[in-house]
Amino acid sequence: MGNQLTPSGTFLPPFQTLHVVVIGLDCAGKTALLYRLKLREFVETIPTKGFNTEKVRVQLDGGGGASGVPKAVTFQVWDVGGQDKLRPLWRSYTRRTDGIVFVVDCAESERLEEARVELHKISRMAENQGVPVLVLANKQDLPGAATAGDTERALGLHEPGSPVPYHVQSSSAVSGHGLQQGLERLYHMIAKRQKLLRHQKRKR
Ligand SMILES: Nc1nc2c(ncn2[C@@H]2O[C@H](COP(=O)(O)OP(=O)(O)OP(=O)(O)O)[C@@H](O)[C@H]2O)c(=O)[nH]1
Ligand SMILES: [Mg+2]
Repeated sequence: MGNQLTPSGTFLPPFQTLHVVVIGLDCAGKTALLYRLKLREFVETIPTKGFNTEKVRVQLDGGGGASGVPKAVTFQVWDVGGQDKLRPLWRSYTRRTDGIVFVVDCAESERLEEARVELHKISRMAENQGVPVLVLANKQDLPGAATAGDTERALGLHEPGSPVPYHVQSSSAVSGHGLQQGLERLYHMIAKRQKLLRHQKRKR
């Protein structure tokens, strides 16, 4: 799912650390996902008042071969609190970020509309134009969770003229499902954008 699919021919130097900001409504599972990635286990969390940040290394499928894709990539991940009163701070974290991860609690379908409004606000800001967005359709381990497809529709991402490249990935912080695949897709979207930006700079 998503609107930017082709990773071929796009890669970044293996030593480059990519900055990624994780946002989304309170209780979506941002902090649980961050520590699932870092510690490879599900940890109990408390609501985030400020932010957490961790460096994580993600293996890339098919990396290290003739494709030019590195074997692994390092992300500096910033997890920011999602409570209503903290959301105005998101903007200062997303400014100059390489990518955005937007986490959705798919077990709370009544909050999908609130998530849609927040995602549109942040992705339509002038400084975020073109910044790739990975949507994690989280809590897939819970019965009745909205699927990645339902989430994509509910967030209005499929609408024509979406200002950002995006990919919707189902995930669970409990099982760890979807995280590696999601971040791999984010890496390729970021690499593609950076290649395009380098190209535009050379033409000036
Ligand atoms: N079943 C299930 N529960 C999850 C999952 N991810 C997070 N949770 C639970 O959801 C609750 C909120 O998780 P957090 O990671 O603290 O949520 P958050 O998005 O960081 O919330 P804020 O810091 O307030 O913005 C916790 O009770 C987690 O244990 C998941 O994938 N599946
Ligand atoms: Mg948190």
